[in-house]
Amino acid sequence: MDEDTLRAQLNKYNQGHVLQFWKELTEDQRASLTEDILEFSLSEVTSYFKRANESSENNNKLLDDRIQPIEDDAIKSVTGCDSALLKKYQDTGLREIAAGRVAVLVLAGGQGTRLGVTCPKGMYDVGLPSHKSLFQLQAEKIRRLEVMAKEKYGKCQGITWYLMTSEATHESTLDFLEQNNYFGLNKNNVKAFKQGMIPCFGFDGKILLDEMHSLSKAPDGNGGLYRALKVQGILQDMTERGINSVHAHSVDNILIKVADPVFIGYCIDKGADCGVKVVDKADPSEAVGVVCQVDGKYQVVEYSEISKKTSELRRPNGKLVFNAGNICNHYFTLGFFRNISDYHEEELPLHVAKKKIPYVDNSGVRQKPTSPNGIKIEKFIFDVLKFSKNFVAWEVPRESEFSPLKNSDSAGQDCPSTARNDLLALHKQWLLNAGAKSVQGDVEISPLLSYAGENLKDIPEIIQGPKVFE
Ligand code: UD2
Repeated sequence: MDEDTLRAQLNKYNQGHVLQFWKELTEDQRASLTEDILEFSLSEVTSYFKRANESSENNNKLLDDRIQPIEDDAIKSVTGCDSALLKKYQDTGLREIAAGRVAVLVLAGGQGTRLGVTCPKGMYDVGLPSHKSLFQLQAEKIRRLEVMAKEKYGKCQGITWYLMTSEATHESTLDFLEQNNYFGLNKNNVKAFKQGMIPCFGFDGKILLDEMHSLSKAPDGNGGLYRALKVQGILQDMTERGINSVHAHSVDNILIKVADPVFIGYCIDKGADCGVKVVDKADPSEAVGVVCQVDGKYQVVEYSEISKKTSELRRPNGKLVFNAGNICNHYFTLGFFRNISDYHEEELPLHVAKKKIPYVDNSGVRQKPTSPNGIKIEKFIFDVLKFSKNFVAWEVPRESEFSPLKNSDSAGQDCPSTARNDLLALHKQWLLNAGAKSVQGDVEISPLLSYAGENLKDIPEIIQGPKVFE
């Protein structure tokens, strides 16, 4: 596209300023800026700015009068099920895995800003005795499940592992997988795809320049998944592989039960098209969203959107009324994905985060602001719950399923130390359940040996760490 046409396009959407340094750019830089601009539909992204501001105003309206907890028949808890029922669900999940109808989708496009690392979070080593990264732990859980499915059903077609990356994480994630030989998984069953980006805006609605020849942009949020699934050909790939159930989860929960056959079996048994795992939100001030209904539709409501009074409401048994804490752990059928990507993706709400965004000022100097100067716009994975025809929730014990890695150790919570300690505490409990009398020091169990505490035979009575059971 020539300069005049580009300029006319930009002026139409009040974005002509992005060409203000055009005369100073080299030919290559001009080409690269043009490519940057053409990557987006200007009409769409500028309408995002308008919509995002509208939805953030609406979000400020308190939801207290409109929210209800999850209906009793749509939620079950692990602790409320007897072992025969859990086994039935697990067998169903393993049957689906054996038939090749299960995929895992790890959301690995986040920038890990709070953790303060430059590498993708999945590559992070929290300091376990084995020094395995989060990606390795996840891949090995997949391998163990494939063995379990084969033992039960005689053969296993395998689980497909999709990794949603972003411009920030794609190349390094691919290199890491390649260097580590896909952690022993079949390479054909591992597929990384990139989510989209959205330009960052100043508060006045103007797209910020990151450099004189490039726009400032950020990943479009984990709800960018629905567009990426379609445009990157992943829905097609899933269809060709015969996948029916997808377990989508955040990359950073060290206790994640990847492709949990019990959760998958439960969702299938209930005929659900969309399911969510939750943990009991014990403390009303805990900063997690709650899964609930708003005007009769399922939704995740962030803690900032309900009043203190409502968040503190309790049931007669002492539990919080709004206790279903969201942990970014979802079940979807392929049919549900198709429906969202084909018909609802453009309706997803846009969430605004006010951020300190480095930018080039009018005199061409790159500034690093010390207070928020603009917004990033994101879509959220959970904003599709309301489109479900049959939604279910599954409550799981926090100590065995949820310990996210969000912050650096200085925060003291949701950090490398807590992730490491929570995993080791869980493994110690598995060993005690399997017959050990004393477990001292750091003792870790390889996911290749045990997925959830099973298969721990001939365990010594006295175990002294550091040690890894392989
Ligand atoms: C997420 C949930 C929150 C709660 C919490 C529990 C969302 C929107 N929020 O909040 O309700 O469950 O987790 O730990 O799910 N990601 C991408 N691309 C992006 C942005 C994020 O792939 O553009 C991934 C990210 O790599 C991570 C996951 O999505 O694996 C969650 O993202 P986050 O850590 O930014 O979300 P958080 O902790 O604010």
